[in-house]
Parts: sequence; structure tokens; C-alpha cells
Amino acid sequence: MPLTQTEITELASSVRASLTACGVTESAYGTDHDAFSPLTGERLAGLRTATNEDVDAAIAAAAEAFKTWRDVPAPLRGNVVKRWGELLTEHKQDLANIVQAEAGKITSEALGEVQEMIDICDFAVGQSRMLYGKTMPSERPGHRLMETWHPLGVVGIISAFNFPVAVYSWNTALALIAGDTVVWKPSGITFLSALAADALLARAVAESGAPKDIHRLVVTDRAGGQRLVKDPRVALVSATGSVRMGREIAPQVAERFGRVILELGGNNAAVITPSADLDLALRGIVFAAVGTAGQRCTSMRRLIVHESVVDQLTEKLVTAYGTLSIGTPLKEENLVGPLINEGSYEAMQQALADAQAQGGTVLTGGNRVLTDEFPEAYYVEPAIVRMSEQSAVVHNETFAPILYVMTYTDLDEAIATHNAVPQGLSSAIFTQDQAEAERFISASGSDCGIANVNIGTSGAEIGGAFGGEKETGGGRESGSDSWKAYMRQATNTVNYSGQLPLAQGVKFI
Ligand code: UN1
Repeated sequence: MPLTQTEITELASSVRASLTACGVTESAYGTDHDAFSPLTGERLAGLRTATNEDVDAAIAAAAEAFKTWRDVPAPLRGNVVKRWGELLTEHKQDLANIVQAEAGKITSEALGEVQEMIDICDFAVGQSRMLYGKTMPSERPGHRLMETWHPLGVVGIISAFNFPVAVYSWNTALALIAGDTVVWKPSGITFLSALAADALLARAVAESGAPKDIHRLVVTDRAGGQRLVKDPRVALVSATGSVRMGREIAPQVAERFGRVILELGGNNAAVITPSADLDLALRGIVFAAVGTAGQRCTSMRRLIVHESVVDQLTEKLVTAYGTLSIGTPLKEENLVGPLINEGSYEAMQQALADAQAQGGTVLTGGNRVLTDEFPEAYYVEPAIVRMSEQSAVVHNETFAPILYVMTYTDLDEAIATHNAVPQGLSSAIFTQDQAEAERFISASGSDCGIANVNIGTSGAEIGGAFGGEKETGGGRESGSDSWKAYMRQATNTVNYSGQLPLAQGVKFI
């Protein structure tokens, strides 16, 4: 049995009730893997995991289901996603409870994550009637030239702990309306959230009468994920995680000419100019740097501040950091929850030590707190570190709430510093000077996939494409025309002339 009687805590039993409400059945539980909560370090459940054979069977089933699903008209495919969105709305609180217990998010962010799923479902349902292809004028008389977008195949989704269900849902909602089938390998840290999200999708699929294997969840480890990466039946691998992971899987997928969407590390910065509204900037910075305890891909990690306002801004920031309530997200008043695990805490301490060795000064934060109350959880004070230059440690993404502050004299220098890191996910400028704002979002401005004006780096809406350049991996997910990555483009030339004129004026028989 997953938990003995004495192990069933209040948190574990409330998570279990939410899992049941979402439709997770007894068959999910077992003794292969333990799920823990970063809120307290307590064990939440024991789970059954998939063997290599189970992963292969899931891929085979999804590949088989694709043969039927691809011919279902796209607007009808949209019905499954529509129903999923309704079920997510109905069970928003249940799923948020699980996400909170397992990923450590505060209530509003856990609910926001589920809202992001509902939003992408709405978006995808609309998109299911808009898989537009162009027609182009043919150079030949009596010919029509056009493009058609067709389903691609099986999409393998590899997702991270920090957005355990939203990023998966961006991929799944679009893949399903595109006519693809999906096999999902979630982070080993957040299997419970995955089970709940997948159980709701299973209900939507069953109620809509769609083939049941259009989605498969594989509760498996890294070796299981490797099978998805290497299997030629998986047409597209969409992976979110570290640069290290991306470096490992991208060549493996390329070797078999599969496609990838990679959403890897971010090292997101804001430039604060002399004209910036500092109170607005302050709020934008604190949410982006401290929200989700600095564990978003989009978390703000660097501040590049004009030298004329740096003292004023850092003073405001240090004061604001001093008022943050750190503690269990189960209490509404807390804004900063725990780091995901001990490894994260150690990485944070190492980065702070490196920063100091490289000339940095810690202005506030960095200490572990609440150790008596939660000896097995890792709550930390978010840190601000003043750096004299953008040293080696600032070039790394440390998945924890550390904000490095640097200064600049002119905007060109600020943009050069901004773009000098290997990652390219999200960025922001705070300014009231329109020319500066335009410069920042221009071709020679921020080199990131996301470049914002007067808002922070995190908390993107689903309507725009999400992703970034350089070591972030180049993939785009979610809104705009990201759906195209989940489809294959066919060019059709239709000849209704009764003649056979050749293009480019070529003469043959
Ligand atoms: C992530 O951290 O991988 O823009 C995704 C944001 C969220 C998504 C983050 N909408 O912060």
C-alpha cells in the first residue's frame, strides 16, 4: 500500500482526495516511487512506475491511435480539448491543491497555473478551426498552388517540475487539435500533478468518444524518457528543462531526423533606465525575481540599472524583500514558498558563495529559514547581490531566488551586458522614454524570445509564442502560430489546365 496508516498526514490525505476527485484510480499507487512534498518534506504517496516495455507499448499505442485521429476533422478534435478545459475549470481547485503540495507554489500561483491550462484549451479550440494554409498564385496557367497543414504523428512531451502541468498542457492542447497523439514523461518530482491532469484528459477523451490512446502518460524515470527521445515513431520531442538535458537529447533526436521543441534555461534580466517609474519597476521586479521562489524559467535573475538610480532602487528593493512573508504556501499570507529540494538549496548557497568570491556583495537574503518547523523542507530568504561586473556566476542560471544587480552608463552598454549571457528566454526594460523602449525591442536590442516594456520577465500570457534563443533552445510553444510546429506542411500544385506546362519555362516531352 502506498502509505501506512501512521504515514497518512493531513496534507497527504487532502492530496489523495484531490487526486481521486480528478479521477486518479487505485491502480496508479504502488511501491516503485515515493512522491514527496517540498512544503514539509513529507511523503505524499507511493506510486507504480512504468517499465521500459510499458513506455514502448505507450508509444506503440499512441502511434496506432494517430492513424485514426489524423483523419478526424480538426474542429471535432477540438471537442476533446473543449471538454478538457471544462473539466479543468470544474477541478481547478483540486488540481491546484496537488500542484501546490508537490511543486510548493503559493495558492494564487497554483491556481494561475491551472488557469493557464484552461486558457490554452480555449485557444486551441479556436485554433482547431484555423489551421490555415496559404494559396499562392501559380506561374502556370490553369494551376493552383497552395499549402496544407497535416498532423505530424506522436509528440513526446518531457516536462519540468516548476510548471508541472501548464507547459504540458500547451503542448497537449495544440498537439491534439493538430491531429497528433501524445506520450508524456513528466518530471519525477511531480508525478501526482501529472496523474491528475492526465486523468482529467482521459475523462474528456472518453466522454468525447475519441480513441483512448491519443494520450498516454508514462510515469517513468530518465531511462524511460530516453526511450521517447530515441524512438523513431516519436515525430516531435517537446522538452522543457535544463540546458544539459537539451544538449543531451537534441543530437539524439536530430540523428534520427526527428523534430524538437526545446525550452531550456533562462537568465532573464531587466534594464532599469533613468526615466523608469521606480515604484512600478519595483513591483515588476519583486514578482519576477521572487515569485515561485525564483523557480520559473522566466524568473528575473539580473538587473542592469542605470548608475543614477541604482542606489535608490536597491534601497527600495531591500526594503520590499524585508517585508516578504516566507513560509508554507498553505497559509494565504505567505508569498514565498519553499525551494523544491535540498539540491536546489545547495546550488543557491554555492552560487552565493561564488558571487561573493567574484566581487559580489549580498545586500539581503540567502539564509535558510524555518528549519525548526520544517527540518526537511528548504525555505530561503530571497537574495539580492550587488555585482561589480557580470562575472562567471551571473552567466549561469541558478534555479533559486537570487537577483544580481549591475549598473550601466549608456543604453548600448546595457544592451550589450544584457545579451552577453548564453541564454535568451525573457527580458524587460523599465523606461518612460519611448525611443529607449523601441530600441530595446528592436532587432539590435534584446536577443531574447520575450522582450517586455514596463512589466517583468515572468508571467507571460498564453496568446503569444513562448520560448527563447541561444541556449534556451529556440523552440516556441503556446500561442501565436506555435501550432505549426505540431504539423507538417504539404505544398500542393493542382493542374486543371489539361496541358502540362513546366515551371521555369523548362521544355521536355
Ligand atoms: C516556465 O517557467 O517553464 O511566463 C513556464 C511565465 C509562465 C510560464 C513559465 N506563464 O512565467
